[in-house]
Amino acid sequence: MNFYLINDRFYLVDLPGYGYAKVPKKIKAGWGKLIEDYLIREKRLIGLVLLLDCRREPAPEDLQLLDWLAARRLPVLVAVTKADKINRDQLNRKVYLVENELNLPAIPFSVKSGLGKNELARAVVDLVTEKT
Ligand SMILES: Nc1nc2c(ncn2[C@@H]2O[C@H](COP(=O)(O)OP(=O)(O)OP(=O)(O)O)[C@@H](O)[C@H]2O)c(=O)[nH]1
Ligand SMILES: [Mg+2]
Repeated sequence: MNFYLINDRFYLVDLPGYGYAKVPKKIKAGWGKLIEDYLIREKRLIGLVLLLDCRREPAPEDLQLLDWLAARRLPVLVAVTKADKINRDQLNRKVYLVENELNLPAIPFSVKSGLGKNELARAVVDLVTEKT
């Protein structure tokens, strides 16, 4: 886990991926436990940004996490990442499908092209402003 202090105001915490990472099952289970413990114990949690690769379907783990967050009334932002890897039509379709499946708005995002960067940053800051 990496903690980034933003503007002396809030921490952006980078958690390891739990779905697809190319690591042995045992290590993956360990990460799952790490994430779970952190999410349960961190009382100052403001919300979560769920990153979904645009070429993948939401996994059962994603849906499980979203249920868990909803039960705890924790807000979640969804970003459909690596958007530069597929064409605009495919991306629009993917965002539509993800939004329907998760019943949440999703932000198309790419580090490479910068797509969605401002929108996601804005959404994070809005969340922090709302909750602090
Ligand atoms: N083309 C493209 N590549 C990306 C983008 N974002 C990340 N990558 C690449 O994808 C690889 C994995 O990126 P990471 O940011 O480490 O992914 P991660 O989701 O943090 O991975 P875990 O922490 O292992 O779950 C790297 O090689 C990145 O350069 C993107 O928007 N476009
Ligand atoms: Mg990572």
